[in-house]
Amino acid sequence: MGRTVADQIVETLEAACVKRVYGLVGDSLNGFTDALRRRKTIEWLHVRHEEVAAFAAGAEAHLTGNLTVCAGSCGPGNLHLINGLFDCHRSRVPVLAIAAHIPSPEIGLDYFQATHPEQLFRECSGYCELVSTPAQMPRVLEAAIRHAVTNRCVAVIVIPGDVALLPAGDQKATLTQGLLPALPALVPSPETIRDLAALLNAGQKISLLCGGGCAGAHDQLLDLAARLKSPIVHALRGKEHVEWENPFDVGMTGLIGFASGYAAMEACDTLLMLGTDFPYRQFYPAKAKIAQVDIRGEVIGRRAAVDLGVIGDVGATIGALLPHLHARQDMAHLETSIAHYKQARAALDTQASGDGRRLHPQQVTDTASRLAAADAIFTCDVGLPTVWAARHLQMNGKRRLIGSFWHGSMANAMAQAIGAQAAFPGRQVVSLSGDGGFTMLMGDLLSLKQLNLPVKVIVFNNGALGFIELEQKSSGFVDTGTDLENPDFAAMANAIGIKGVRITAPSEVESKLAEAFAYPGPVVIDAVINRMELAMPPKITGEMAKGFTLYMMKAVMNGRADEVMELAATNLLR
Ligand SMILES: Cc1ncc(C[n+]2csc(CCOP(=O)(O)OP(=O)(O)O)c2C)c(N)n1
Ligand SMILES: [Mg+2]
Repeated sequence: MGRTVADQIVETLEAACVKRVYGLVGDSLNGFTDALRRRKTIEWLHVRHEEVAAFAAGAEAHLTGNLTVCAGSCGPGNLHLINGLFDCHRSRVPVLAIAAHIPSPEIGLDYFQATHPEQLFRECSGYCELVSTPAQMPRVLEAAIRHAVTNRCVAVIVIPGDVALLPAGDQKATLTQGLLPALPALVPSPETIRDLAALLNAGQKISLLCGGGCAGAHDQLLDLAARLKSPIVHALRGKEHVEWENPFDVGMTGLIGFASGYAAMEACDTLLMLGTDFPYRQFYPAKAKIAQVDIRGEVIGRRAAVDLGVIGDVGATIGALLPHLHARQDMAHLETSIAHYKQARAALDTQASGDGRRLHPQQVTDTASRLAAADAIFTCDVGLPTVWAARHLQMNGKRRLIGSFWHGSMANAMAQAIGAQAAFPGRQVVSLSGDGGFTMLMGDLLSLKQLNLPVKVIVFNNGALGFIELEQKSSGFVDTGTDLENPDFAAMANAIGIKGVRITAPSEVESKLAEAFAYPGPVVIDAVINRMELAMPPKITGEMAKGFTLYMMKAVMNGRADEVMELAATNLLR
């Protein structure tokens, strides 16, 4: 067979330094997977569900910053990619999706498996185009790659199986330097820097709110905080970049954050937002002046009205700003915030030390954090595992933390762990999975074995869709539809040839997690934890207190008084 369009696709992916493609085969993809097989330059990692392929590609892109690829066959095959791609797109990681399409002569005729991928993928991508003829290639693919890499988004090419098998045109092979232009640093103009300095110099109590845009700017942030005597509050995506070795750290704000993070924002007269689009408007201070620095002009001011918007990289902006800032002597705001943080941290640590009887998820997470490798990669499922990760995992500048922090999809953690482990075979990868999240895409547990990925999956087995159960209670509903009837996950893992470890008592946590972490292959750690865990937000509103009271009254009236008693015993007697 001569060189086909599919070969040309693989050549271009090689030039884009792609190492592996996550996906699941189908006849419309056969040209592509066969080209991968013949050329042997890019690995095909086949998973059991395409959604997992998209999450895995997203995790690899998050960790490496490089373009990653997932692929699905026509109709339902690529439709399954969509939720994972929404996560990638909204997390702003560069992922290319290859959506194979029905035979080109059948498009528009309601053929078997017909969908319109170029419409379906529009909302979860920054570029989405149909390849109809070989002459469009490789330019359409190159455009897709450049969109993904320069805009840090999802790009999709839709290609009918028959088009992929046509002879390729004779366009020259693309060179890496032309395909992947280096991204420049964005530095604000001197006038803007002076305006920002003036705003900050006029402030008395300045707090910094830091997000994922602070990646790589740890040193600059600390210099800035030292100059301004400012507490550093972070949003969840900032945790892995700013929390560690940081004497100005006062914890996270938001619904699942710390009281001290919330208080440091409330108490300031000037808030400087750095690389964050933290979405919860009720957590922004009502009276403070606000300046916001972000590389994306379009996100400035959309959560809280700002007095000054600054388009720029966080690190470069701080570098330009520092010489213009007056050194500040007054430590009061910083000291108060740090004292409050120490209190909040101590309260969380007490929760993690447990009560000696019930197995609390905080203890499991805290122990996992202590025992995990210095450069471990953690993933956490949406739901309570994200709360435990945010509050009890310790970062250090080498560790990483990935979740579905923007899209908020369940079942992300194990899928992301697959991508993390594939990209970093030598590093320890730990998935903090909910029992709901784990079982949602449980088929891909088999991939850990088949693909030889030694991921440690800690299942927080509370027998419930716990986060929603808590939400229901706090808004005055009697919890309903949240029960999960689970098997013994450790026994299940053993039955499929994966090591299973079951933890049922607080005294076993340390030794069993150590045993699991030391094992060279994949492990499922079935942590049978307490269900009645109250993960309270830092700001308990009157509404929420009313909600809980209403829930308790209704539960008692419905003959569920014992549950109310257990809730009180679990959370108040610790
Ligand atoms: C795909 C999807 N479906 C539903 C939800 C709503 N939701 C958010 S958290 C959650 C419960 C998660 O349960 P589990 O994984 O067991 O974690 P837990 O909170 O119990 O620790 C649900 C249903 C969601 N975020 N994503
Ligand atoms: Mg659960």
